[in-house]
Amino acid sequence: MTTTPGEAMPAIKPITADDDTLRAHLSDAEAPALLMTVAHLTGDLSILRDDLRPNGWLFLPQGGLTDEQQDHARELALNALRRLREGAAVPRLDRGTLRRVTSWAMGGDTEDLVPLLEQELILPGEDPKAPDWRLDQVAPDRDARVVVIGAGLSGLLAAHRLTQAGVPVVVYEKNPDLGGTWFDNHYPGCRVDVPSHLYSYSFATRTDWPDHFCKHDELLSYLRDFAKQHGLLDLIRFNSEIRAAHWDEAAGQWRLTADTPDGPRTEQCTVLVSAVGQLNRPHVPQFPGSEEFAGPAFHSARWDHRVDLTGKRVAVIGTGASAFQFIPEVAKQASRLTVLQRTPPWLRPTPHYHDAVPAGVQWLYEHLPYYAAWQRFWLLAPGLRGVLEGWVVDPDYPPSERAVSALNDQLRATLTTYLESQLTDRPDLLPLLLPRYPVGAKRVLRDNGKWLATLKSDHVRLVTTAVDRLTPDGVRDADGELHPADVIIYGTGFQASQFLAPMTVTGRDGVDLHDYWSGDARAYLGLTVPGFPNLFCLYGPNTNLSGQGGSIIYFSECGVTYLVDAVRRLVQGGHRAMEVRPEVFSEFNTWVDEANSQRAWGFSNVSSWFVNAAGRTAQNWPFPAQDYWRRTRAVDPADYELR
Ligand code: N01
Repeated sequence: MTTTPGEAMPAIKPITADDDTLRAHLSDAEAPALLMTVAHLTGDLSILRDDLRPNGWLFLPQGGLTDEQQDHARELALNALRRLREGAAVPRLDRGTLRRVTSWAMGGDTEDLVPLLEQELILPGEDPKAPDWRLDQVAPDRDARVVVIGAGLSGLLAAHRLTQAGVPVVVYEKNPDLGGTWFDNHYPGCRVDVPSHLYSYSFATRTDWPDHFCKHDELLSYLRDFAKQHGLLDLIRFNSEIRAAHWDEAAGQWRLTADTPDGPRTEQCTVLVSAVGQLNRPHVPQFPGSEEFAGPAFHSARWDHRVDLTGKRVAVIGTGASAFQFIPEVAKQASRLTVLQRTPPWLRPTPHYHDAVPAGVQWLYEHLPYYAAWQRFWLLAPGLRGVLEGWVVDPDYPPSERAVSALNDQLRATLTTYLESQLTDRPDLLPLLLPRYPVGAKRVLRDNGKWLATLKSDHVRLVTTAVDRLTPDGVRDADGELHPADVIIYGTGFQASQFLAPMTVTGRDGVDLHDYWSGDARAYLGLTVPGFPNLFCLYGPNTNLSGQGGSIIYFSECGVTYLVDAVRRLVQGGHRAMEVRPEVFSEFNTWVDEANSQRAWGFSNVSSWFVNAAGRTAQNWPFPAQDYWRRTRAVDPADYELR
C-alpha cells in the first residue's frame, strides 16, 4: 500500500526546499537511520551493503561509519528527498522490507523480531499495543477496580492502558505532582542519558525534542502533556501515599490504607499495581560524624536549591550517573570542589550528549517519512540484540576483573583509548580514572568530555582515598587528610534493592511481602509473587535493562501489556484471584539467576546497585530485551492459579 505525503501521514510535511537546503538539513543526520529510511522509501535494498553496515554496540557515534560512508548515505538520502519533492509515493512499511532492512542493520535474520518491530516502527497516531477488549464487553457486571501506586512513567502508562480497556483506575501518588523520578530529581544538569527519541512511549513519541538527551523539566512536561491529553489527571490522588495493603482472600480484594491530605483513608481494589520505581529512596551512607558536619548536606535526589553554592567549598561523595551529571554544574559555582570517588565509571563517547537537536535533523523528522521511526529503531536495536553479547562471561576466555570475554576486552580497549585520549595533558589522573572492573559491570556513562574537563580544573580535586568520617569542617579521608567543605552533596545512589519499601504488603495467609523476600526481592517476570494474588509490580525485580541499548519505558510497556491481559483473564473468566504458581516463580528465578551470574555485573566483585546485600542481582534482566517482550506479550494461564 502506498500513500502520498500529507494524506495518511498528516504529521509529515511536504518538501519544497531546494537541493542546497536539503544537503544542509542532511549534514547532521544519523547515517545508519538515513540508509534504512532510504532503502525503505525507494525499495532499493541493494544500498544496504555489507561494507556500510553500522556497528551500533561498540558505542561508536554514527555506528562507527567513516566520513565517506556517512557522505554516501547522505547523498542517497538527498536523492530520496528529491524524489519525494517531485511527488513520489511513500510506501508503507511491509513485513518483508521490515525484516530485510532490520536484518541488515542488526547483522542477522530478524524474522523472530518482526512482530515486536511491527509494534515499534509506527507512524504518529498509531497505537498497535492498545488493548483490543473493553470491560463492558467481556465482563459488564464485574467489579474490576484497579489501584495504581505511583504516577511515574510506569504508573501513568498502566492508568492509560486500563482506561482504554474501560477498567476503573485510581492512582495514588505521594508527591504533589506526577513524574516519579523526574519529579524527585531536579539537580543541576539532570537529564536523561537514554536518547530522548527512545525515552518516550512507543505510541506517543515526540519528534520535536529540543535536545538529543533532554533535561528533566522537558521530560516532566512530556509526562504532564501525556497525562493531560489522555485524561489521566483526574484519576490521580496527589499527596497521597499508600502505607499498607492487605489481601482479603474471601472478598478477592486488596484493602489499602493511605495517608492523604484529608487524613488516613481506606480504599479497596480488585487488582493492585505497584509502580513505585526502583530508584527513588535515597541511599545516604551513615559515616561517623555525619551529625557533626556544620554546613548544609543533601542528597542529589533531594537537592536543596536554597543552598547557594557560589564561592563555596563543596565536597561531593560518589561518582555514579547522578554525580556525573551534577558535578560539572557544581564546579561552575564552587570555589573549591572535592570529588570523593570510590569507583570510577567507564565512559562511553557521546559527543552530542548535551547538544540541541540541530535544525536540519528536526526538519528531517518533520519532512522525511519514517526517518523518526527508523532512528528510533536504530536506538532500540542494540538492546534487542547485540549489546548484551559484550557482557556475557566466556568461561574459556578466561574471565577476570579485567574483562569477561574477548568482546568485553575489545570494549575495554575502545573505552580505554577514549579515556587516554582525554588525559594526554594529565596522565597523573589516568590511574585514578581507569576502571579496574569489566565494562558493563556498572552502568557505562555517556560522556562528551565535560566530566574530565571538570576534573582537570584547577579548583577541582579528585580524591580516591575512602571517606573515613565527617567533621564539622568537612570530610576526613582514610589517610587522615581533611577536605574542608562548606557543603556536602551525596551522589550516593538509591536503596534500589528495597523493592516496594516502605509499604507494608500482606498477602494470602497474612504473609508479609518483606518477610517473604527477606531483603532479596524476586518476582515472576518482575511482576507477580506467589502468595500475593492480583498484585503486579512494574519495574519490579530483574526488569532493569542494563545494556544501554534500550529504555526502561520499553520494559514498562511490556509489563503493562501483561498486566492488562491479566486483568482481562481475571474478569473474563469470572475469577476472584490470580496467583502465580510457586514452581513457575522458582524456575523463572533460577533461570534469571544463572544468567545473571554469567554477566559482567554478576561476575565482577565491583560494588554496584545491580547487586543486593545477599550478593544476588535483583535488578537486572540478563537477557536480550526481546526476550522480555516475548514472555510478556500475553499471560500463560498455566503459570497461574486462577480461582
Ligand atoms: O547512583 P549510583 P546514581 N562511600 O548507585 C558511591 C539512574 N540514573 O544516583 O561505585 C563512598 O550509580 C558509589 O560508589 P561505588 C541510572 O540507572 C539515570 O548515580 O559503589 N561512595 C557511586 O559512585 C543510574 O545507574 C539517569 O564504589 C559511595 C555513587 O555513590 C541510577 O540512577 C541519571 C558510598 C552511587 O552511584 C543510580 O545512579 C542519573 C559510600 N559509602 C541516574 N556509597 C538518567 O539519565 C555509595 N557511594 C536516566
